[in-house]
Amino acid sequence: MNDRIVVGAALYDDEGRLLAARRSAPPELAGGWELPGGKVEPGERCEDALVRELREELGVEAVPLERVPGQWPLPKGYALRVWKARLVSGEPEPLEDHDALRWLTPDEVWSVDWLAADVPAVSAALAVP
Ligand code: 9L3
Ligand code: MG
Repeated sequence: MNDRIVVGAALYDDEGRLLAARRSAPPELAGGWELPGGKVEPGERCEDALVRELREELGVEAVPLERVPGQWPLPKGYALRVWKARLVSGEPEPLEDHDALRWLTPDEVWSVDWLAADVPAVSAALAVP
């Protein structure tokens, strides 16, 4: 079912800025920016995986909102699916797999070096009102 799915969050703050996270691992992805998230575990719902990943990686509580239409291929047969998400509590911190976070204004969204799969995913997220 949700086999080989990676979920990512298009997490916005109250000012409409989008959160970008810079990966610190693995070495081949380090320095690339992504929508935070990770692999869905066996039997887990995608939205539950997203909540869990944001808790683990950023130390925040968030709620998934609408799914961003589409999915984007990743290495090893994985696919990236994205949900818009709202922060409920906490201030994001790079606790796991990231070494920097940035809240990007609409003008700044393309100023970071997104991972390949995240480029179309971010475009699609921006197209969701
Ligand atoms: N990945 C790409 N873009 C993203 C995310 C959350 C993940 N927005 C890729 C990086 C890894 C794989 O998916 O190759 C698994 O991600 P993780 O579980 O290491 O975060
Ligand atoms: Mg992750």
